[in-house]
Amino acid sequence: KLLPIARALISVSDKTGLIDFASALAARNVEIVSTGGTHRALVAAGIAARDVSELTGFPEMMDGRVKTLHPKVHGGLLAIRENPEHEAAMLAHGIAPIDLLVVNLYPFEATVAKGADFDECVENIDIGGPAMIRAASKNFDSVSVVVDVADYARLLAELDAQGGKTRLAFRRALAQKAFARTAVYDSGISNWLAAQIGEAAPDYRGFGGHKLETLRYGENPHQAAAFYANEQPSFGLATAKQIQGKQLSYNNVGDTDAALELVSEFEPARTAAVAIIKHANPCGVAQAANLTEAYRLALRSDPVSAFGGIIALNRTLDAETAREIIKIFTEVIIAPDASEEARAIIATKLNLRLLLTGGLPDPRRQELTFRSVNGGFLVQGRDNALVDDMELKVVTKRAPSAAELEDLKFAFRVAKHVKSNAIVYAKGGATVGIGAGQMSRVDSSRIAAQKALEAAQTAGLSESLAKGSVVASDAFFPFADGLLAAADAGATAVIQPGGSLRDSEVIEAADAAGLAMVFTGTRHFRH
Ligand code: 93A
Repeated sequence: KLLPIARALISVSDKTGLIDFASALAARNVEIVSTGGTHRALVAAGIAARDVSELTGFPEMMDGRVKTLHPKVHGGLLAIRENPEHEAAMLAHGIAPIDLLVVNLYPFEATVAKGADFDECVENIDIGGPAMIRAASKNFDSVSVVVDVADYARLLAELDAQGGKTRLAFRRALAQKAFARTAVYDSGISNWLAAQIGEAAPDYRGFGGHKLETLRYGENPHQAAAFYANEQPSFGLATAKQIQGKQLSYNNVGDTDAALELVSEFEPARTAAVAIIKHANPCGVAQAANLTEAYRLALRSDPVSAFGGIIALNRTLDAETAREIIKIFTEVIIAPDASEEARAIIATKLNLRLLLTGGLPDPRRQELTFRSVNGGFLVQGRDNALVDDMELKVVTKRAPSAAELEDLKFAFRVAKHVKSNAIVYAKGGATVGIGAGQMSRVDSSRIAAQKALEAAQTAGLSESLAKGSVVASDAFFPFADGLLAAADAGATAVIQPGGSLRDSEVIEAADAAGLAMVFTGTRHFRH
């Protein structure tokens, strides 16, 4: 069913692209009706438009709360064309059909995000906009509805391709997108209000994402998979630009995410940082004065595992670091940016993927994370606790030295990104041994110590890299054994959340071994 567009109602808060779009409609002989601010913008640009107040016979009132909530508007949006009863009602009440609705809503999400006060957030809850969107969407048989600035061009292309008309399938697709928009908008309001009134549990209704790409397969070849972006992703992985290399696999995306999240915790103005990830766990992480040095140190931590790894950098990839990276096989590099020379060096490895994000995601941002379980899924706030914000408590007789403290914080920052049970040895701003994903903490401790020994052997050193290191544990040591294993390996200081029933026993053992220990009070389980 091809339908022409004779009349459009435009009511937009975000006026991006408005003038070009409205001019294009006017050029196609579309009559334009619009609300106050939109009308002023159109008239100022010399585009003929009628004010909606003219149509309704009512002024905008109550601070704009009531401007389009009127039968002349909603009748025009809901009336089914060529339905005798609906046409008779339109005639009897002087209602003119509206063929195209263009709305973007009061910026509720942006108002909350900028930290506005309660009343300002409430005032930015759009009522008339969603009401019109829902009316027009229900009536997709007769009406086109555009809720996204990005669809202005799409609508014009449809009109041009269909001789000034729209197809039913096109209108249905617009309606589907429009209902998704109002669903996300309303769940955002509900979540915000839940937080305001102290409802702790996140309320998640409907999935507001869109498919970025169908992946070749999931974790294994017999599993189908796709990569979705949130409705409004903060910049990072979902908005990264792939400069070169093969298509990312499901596991690549997961590992690249882990790598990016980790380096995002290192402020680029303070230090360069590099993380190398394998199977969702870091096998080497380092901070240093420059990326080349950080990469060299990260690689030293576990050069065997780093083969085929995924590398994230917190600064612009430079030529020297690129030259170091391509010396061994790497799957993916993700960085905020890359110099021209670095890009050329990476280009010599055809399959190596290079992803550029344009910046780093905010490690303190609040977001929901999801995990499916049998018959449902779990939702939680992401772990945005940072060691910089924690009150560290020295619990041993000996306090850590300044150098130890710096490494302790570094190690705890890394441990947050290691699957539990996580044990991380660090020295001089670099990991030297990582124990990940074991069912017992003492096993993770042993593996981490073993890694430190192997790394030393690979580097041709006689002494374990754990000698003179510090150690971080993602959760408390339930017994002294894990801690003592660390001391035996050569660690001199410990960072852990504390909170075990046996804390006093563990502290006593630390004192006896001459260790310095700090408690963070915050746990970083990662499953
Ligand atoms: O306050 S409202 O909920 N009441 C309404 O009747 C109404 N009609 C449209 N907000 C309403 N709108 C919204 O106004 C639209 O969704 C759009 O975001 C905005 C455009 O206003 P203006 O054209 O004055 O800039």
